[in-house]
Amino acid sequence: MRRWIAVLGTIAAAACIPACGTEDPAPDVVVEISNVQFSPMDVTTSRGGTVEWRFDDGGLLHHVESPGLFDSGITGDGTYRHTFTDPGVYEYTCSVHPYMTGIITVL
Ligand SMILES: [Cu+2]
Repeated sequence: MRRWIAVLGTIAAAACIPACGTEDPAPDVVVEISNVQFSPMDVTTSRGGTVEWRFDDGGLLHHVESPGLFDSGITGDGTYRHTFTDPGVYEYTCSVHPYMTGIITVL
């Protein structure tokens, strides 16, 4: 009995690696935020795709926002991710710099 518990514990630990590990799975698309722009500005992913924005502009505050859909909050570092479950064309901006715009196309 004790041996079975040990085996089940091992299986549970193995199953946990993809779901509960400290390493997040790689995003499908990465958008760099630097030089006061989204790069690339226009990206495409598939349904269920995860986009990761990387705030990498020397601490300058930026924002990834598509009202009602996703919102990173205003920040100067770190990353923000959003998973797109529905196909469509999603435009977003930075509220701090309204001329910063980007488009996510979800197929
Ligand atoms: Cu900005």
